[in-house]
Amino acid sequence: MLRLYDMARAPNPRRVRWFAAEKAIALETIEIDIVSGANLGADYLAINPRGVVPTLLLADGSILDESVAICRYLEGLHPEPNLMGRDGLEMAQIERWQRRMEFDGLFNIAAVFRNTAPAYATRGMPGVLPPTPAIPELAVRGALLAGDWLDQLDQRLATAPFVAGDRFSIADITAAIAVDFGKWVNIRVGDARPHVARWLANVKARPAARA
Ligand SMILES: N[C@@H](CCC(=O)N[C@@H](CS)C(=O)NCC(=O)O)C(=O)O
Repeated sequence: MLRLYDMARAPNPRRVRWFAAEKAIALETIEIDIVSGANLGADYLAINPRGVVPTLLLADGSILDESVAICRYLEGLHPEPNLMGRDGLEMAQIERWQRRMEFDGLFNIAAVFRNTAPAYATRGMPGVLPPTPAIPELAVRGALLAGDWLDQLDQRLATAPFVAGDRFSIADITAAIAVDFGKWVNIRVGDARPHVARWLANVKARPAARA
């Protein structure tokens, strides 16, 4: 069984767990407590010198990090159900939307979290880096941009059942996890984004969403 270095509450590892669960891929999960800094300790850095999760340990002892890269590997191992596109155009469309959900949504919400949470006062960015103090202005900008992302997502979901079009894909996983992460910093869907609310209830009803 593949081993995933994980943190149950953290958004990026959750993307991989949900993706794997859609494909019924069993993963052995090892919990790494980021808040206490276990990801920055010698034991974990011997596994992944970047000090980030998720990390997938492969059978030959090598590792993969970056959530989407891990998902790409799992998609290759278990092509069905397809979550990343069947031909060049569909792959490009799904990637386009996945990246927008990641950079416009997840990244901006993470900026709010990391620049306001006391535990990260000197850890403004994930993993092994020189001390990076929190910058309160980044939280302000992140909240503004995350709100705009939610508005754009609502417009998209007014005309498409899923983020990348007519079927469920990795773009929905990233988007739903970003929306959930937003609640941590009081960025909420609210009543003004009914299409996001409807879509979120739909995708979170999938059994794999509980992974
Ligand atoms: N781009 C990476 C981001 C990974 C990342 O930021 N992971 C967070 C947890 S959600 C982390 O490892 N944080 C470590 C820290 O805060 O030091 C991915 O997609 O996997």
